[in-house]
Amino acid sequence: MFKKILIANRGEIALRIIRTCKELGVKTVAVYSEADKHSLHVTFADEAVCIGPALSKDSYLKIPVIISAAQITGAEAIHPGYGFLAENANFSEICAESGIKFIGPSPEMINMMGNKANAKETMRRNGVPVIPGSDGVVTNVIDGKAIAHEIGFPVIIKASAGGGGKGMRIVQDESEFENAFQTASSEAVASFGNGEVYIEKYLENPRHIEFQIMGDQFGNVYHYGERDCSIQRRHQKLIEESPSPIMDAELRRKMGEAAVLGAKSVNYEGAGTIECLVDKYKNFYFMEMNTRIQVEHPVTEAVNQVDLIRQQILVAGGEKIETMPKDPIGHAIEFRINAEDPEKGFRPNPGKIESLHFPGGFGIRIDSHVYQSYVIPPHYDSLLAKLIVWGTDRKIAIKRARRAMEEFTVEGVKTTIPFHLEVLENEQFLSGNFDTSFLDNFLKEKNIN
Ligand code: MV4
Repeated sequence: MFKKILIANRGEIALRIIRTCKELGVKTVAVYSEADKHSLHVTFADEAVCIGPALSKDSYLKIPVIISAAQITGAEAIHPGYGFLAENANFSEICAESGIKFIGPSPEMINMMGNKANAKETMRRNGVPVIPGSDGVVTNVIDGKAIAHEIGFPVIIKASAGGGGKGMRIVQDESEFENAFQTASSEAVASFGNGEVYIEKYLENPRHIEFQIMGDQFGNVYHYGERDCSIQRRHQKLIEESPSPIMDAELRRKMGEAAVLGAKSVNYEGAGTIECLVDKYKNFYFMEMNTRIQVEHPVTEAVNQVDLIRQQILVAGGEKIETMPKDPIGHAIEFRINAEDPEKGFRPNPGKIESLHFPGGFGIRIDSHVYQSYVIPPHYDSLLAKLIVWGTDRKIAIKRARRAMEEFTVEGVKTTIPFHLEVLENEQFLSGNFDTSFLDNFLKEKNIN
């Protein structure tokens, strides 16, 4: 096993990784920007190296500086967390060239999955159900229109280098097609430097359900069940849960088998997520694969009693997956506590935390890097804490969530806590019968958007 790991990240995920390293007896190196001098990941790591000024591009994204920090401290591996360099093929490659184990996928895997049209084609060829649409990228409007007519309107045009909503256009009929095709493509050029797009049938109000998978060097791939991430605002997830309220044993077996098939067909190693859309008839379709640990991984950990970061590190060190998946136990829900003002369109609200109290007790987990008197820097995402509740069933988890959310105190900055308290009283949320349109409708009714 590795003796020392560098964590190329900040915030709650850096702390999350440090905690598992300590339990594994692995020494840790934190890296931090000048704005994060007083962050807890710096305090709790065995060593810490300042890698530059506040702006991400001058610190957490500076590949040569991070590689030097690993070399100077003698770290044998780098864990990238999520965001920043986690899905940067160049970084993965430079780690390999420098003799440092990147705890994440190979550059080839990142490139394949990062190209959404390719990833989808690969999955389709290997027998994973995909949304009807173009076979790979579409290079001109005429071909695009023909495909749209074949699959039937409405269709959606997506940027191949995209994901997370950018460069996406819904097209209701032929008259809108040409304009949508051009704008999606130019938006993709502007955002990703790559204008390639692909086309698929537009599914009305699907659920977003993703499967957690893990592969090792011996060709084993397992899945740890699903997460329902349908509650999003502008492609930012706010609440995630496992199991999905619509899941049954039969659908889990089918979707799980498809997820494992997809991952095995590309010889996937490490932690990954297969994102699917599920329609109201419970038809499911592969959409994208994420080649990283995700923010919402704790709900999977709660119902599987597995430390996913530990599995990730063991597998990267050449060991077999240690914790076998099983049927989920109980129900877990994660609430993202962001320093944002829900009354003002979730505008970021950085500043000093004047007063702080975390909830506790049975079935509660908090992953957070903040503390009382901490000053939230304005340069990064606004995630302050993740509240993960577990209960023997969904109803009990929800009651526990209300109790914990009421205990949760943050003064000095606006947070998403009041918003979560309202969702926890919403009938549709309580029924479990919601889809990706839930939050837009919820906010429209409240007249905030
Ligand atoms: C779709 C879709 C409906 N049909 N694709 C949004 C983010 C991007 N990764 C894919 N997205 C969608 N793709 C087809 N063919 C609806 C969405 C979508 C969505 C997906 C998951 C979670 C929230 C969403 C909100 C709006 C649209």
